[in-house]
Amino acid sequence: RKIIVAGLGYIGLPTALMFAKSGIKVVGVDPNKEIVGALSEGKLTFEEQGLDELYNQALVNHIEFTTEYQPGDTYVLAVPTPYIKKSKKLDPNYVISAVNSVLDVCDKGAVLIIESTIAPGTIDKYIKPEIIKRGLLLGEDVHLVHAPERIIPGNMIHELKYNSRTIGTDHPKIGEKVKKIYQGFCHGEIIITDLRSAEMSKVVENTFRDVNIAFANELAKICREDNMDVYEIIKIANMHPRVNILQPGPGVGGHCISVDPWFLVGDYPDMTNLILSARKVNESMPIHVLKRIREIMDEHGIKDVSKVGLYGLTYKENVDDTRESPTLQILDKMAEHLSFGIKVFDPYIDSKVVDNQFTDFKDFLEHIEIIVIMVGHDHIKSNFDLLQGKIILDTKNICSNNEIYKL
Ligand code: SAJ
Repeated sequence: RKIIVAGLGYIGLPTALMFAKSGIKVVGVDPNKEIVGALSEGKLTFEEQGLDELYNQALVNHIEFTTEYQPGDTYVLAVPTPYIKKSKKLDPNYVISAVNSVLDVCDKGAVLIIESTIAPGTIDKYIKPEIIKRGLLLGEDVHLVHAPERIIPGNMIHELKYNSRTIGTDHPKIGEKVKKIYQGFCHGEIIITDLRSAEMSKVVENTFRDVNIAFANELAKICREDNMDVYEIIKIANMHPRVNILQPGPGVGGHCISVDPWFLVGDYPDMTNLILSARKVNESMPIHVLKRIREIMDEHGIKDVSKVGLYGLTYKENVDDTRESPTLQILDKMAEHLSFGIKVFDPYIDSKVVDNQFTDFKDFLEHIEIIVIMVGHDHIKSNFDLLQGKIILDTKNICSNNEIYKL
């Protein structure tokens, strides 16, 4: 058996490596020559805990990387599903194009497993028509499966192995076949359901998390108003056996949690008051942080925003992904008000992404008086001693000292 994994990004690459490690021959396809070149030479294209080791284990078996789709009977598609910021709708073009590339070369009866997160209804609306257009019979010439990924950046390798999974298909026999393939590395429970439920449940999972984080963020604002300790209050509330509130923070970033709820709001505008409000609360957090920065500057008589440094550019701790990150959101907001000069540093980002970005931590510290911890990287946790003498706004609650400002 051979599996062709299309899309070698954050999801496709670790998944391809896992299949290879489990003993299946894998062909990793990506149209990006640089990615394919790097991977063929043994260079990983992003940082993730345990990815190096997995790569070496996968190589022992058989994995190859190429820019060309190849004939075969099993395809896993983990291509990007960007969303269009203006309309808040999913852009299905990468998936459509990957499906067509597969259809050009695949064997009769091939299984196409879509792992990319897609808006509910995408398969009916955009994917099935591509197949029908070619005069192919669904469920006979081609089988469609949606097996949405669930792994969390920062702990992907562990979660690939132990998370439960969903296999969505309208043909239960195919479901069983695909389940066996995933069981090669996945020790979690694997549930088989229909295509539409698989699409919907994935988006629901991320929306649940967004709403829960919004609740925590709203509590943080309420508590700030009357000087209560939101972290203590959440800790106590969570001791109740049926309460599990997430943590407040400077905003919700990443390509998933801050995006997927929009698919529901877009398709069901009259029924999504709660989901929309949650999004708005989370989107307001960068403004809340700016307000806190302003209060602290006033308290210390600091007038110049260039004395402030944002620590962290990524959307969360110990990853190198900056998509929709709260720090980028803050910089955008500041630019709207023509306020420039705030300094930025992230140990995970070497290249220059924004203005006034430093690549040396000590150099960064020398230029600022207020440090705003936007991301709780392990790096800052092990370098607290270097922050002596700085005014600290800790939006991630990673420092316990009383003199530190919180959200
Ligand atoms: N965040 C908070 N408070 C929290 C937890 C997270 O403010 O208590 C923030 C983070 O700092 C970050 C954002 O939310 O900015 C999202 O981070 P995350 O760690 O919650 O999630 P992602 O985006 O890295 O991964 C999510 C996961 N989904 C769920 O947990 C339901 C992951 O399992 C999915 O595979 C992934 O989305 C995806 O690809 O859909």
